[in-house]
Amino acid sequence: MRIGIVGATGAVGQETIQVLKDRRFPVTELHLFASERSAGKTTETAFGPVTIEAFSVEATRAMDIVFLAVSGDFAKEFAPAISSAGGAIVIDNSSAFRYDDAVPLVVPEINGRRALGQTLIANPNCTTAILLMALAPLHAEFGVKRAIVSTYQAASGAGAEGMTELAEGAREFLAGQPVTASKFAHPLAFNLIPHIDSFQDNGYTREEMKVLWETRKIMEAPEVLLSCTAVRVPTMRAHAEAVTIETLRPITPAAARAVLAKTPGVQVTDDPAAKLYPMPLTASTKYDVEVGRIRESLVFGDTGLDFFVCGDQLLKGAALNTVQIAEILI
Ligand code: 2RA
Repeated sequence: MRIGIVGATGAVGQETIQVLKDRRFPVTELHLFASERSAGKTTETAFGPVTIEAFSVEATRAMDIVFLAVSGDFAKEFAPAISSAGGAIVIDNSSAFRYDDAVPLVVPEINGRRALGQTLIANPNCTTAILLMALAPLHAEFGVKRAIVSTYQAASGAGAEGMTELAEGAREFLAGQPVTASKFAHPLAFNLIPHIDSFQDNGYTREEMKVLWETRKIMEAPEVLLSCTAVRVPTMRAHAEAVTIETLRPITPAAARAVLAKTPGVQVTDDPAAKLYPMPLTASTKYDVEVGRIRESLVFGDTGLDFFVCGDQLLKGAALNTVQIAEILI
């Protein structure tokens, strides 16, 4: 397959190259597209040295599959032209088409069949993809009526620059210097910031609303009620989420563990006595999403559950999920 990656120099673009290699995706040609500024530079990749090309619709249309790891505005402008008749299949990591009824929003383990026969497919927000790895199988078995989610989101959600800002901020803080902030609304090192993406009229941020909108679309469950508080935390590349659910049918921790244990892409990490639970450090660079701290809800009793999820934001939250979508298509 001729593969194009647009936004190849960013954190998600770089991770996509590595995932294609690690999963032995049948790449015959790898074309990396970026801005004019990066074009002409040669970069070392898992497939050997590749010279970066300036983006053009014509060049990307000549690919079999194009991964877009760029902004929503860019995707909105160019994805339809790249994927129209005779062009390439586009897998878009931005939010540009996620809420478009004509474009499937896909987590392969949950609704992979939706990608079949499509030429433009949207990849969910990282927070949603990681959450749904646990929520969707529980919904299928027990029926999720309501969910309350609190997130602990890593710096990688703001790209490579976000990760650099956290590392530099930590050094500045420990050196007793003022911590600078540009990618984040405030210094992130040794801090928590309950503000990801823009605030909406209802007081929630767009990041928080995305989790509701995308959960309903992917699970095909418009009736599910969900509220989210999204918080940026000073971890590097794995998002964590504390989740409380109320279910339609009775649920026990043992029954939930049994369902999750047979869910592809999930690793039940749940032995508190052995200090085993999901954590960003253990979930980082791992394909599977860790789920643990599974316990009966003190609020909802036998129709409720509390649990903790942790997944690599750059992998299941982005690059891995997009490559898995491509795998369905071939
Ligand atoms: C974040 N969810 O963590 C966003 C990235 N897609 O900032």
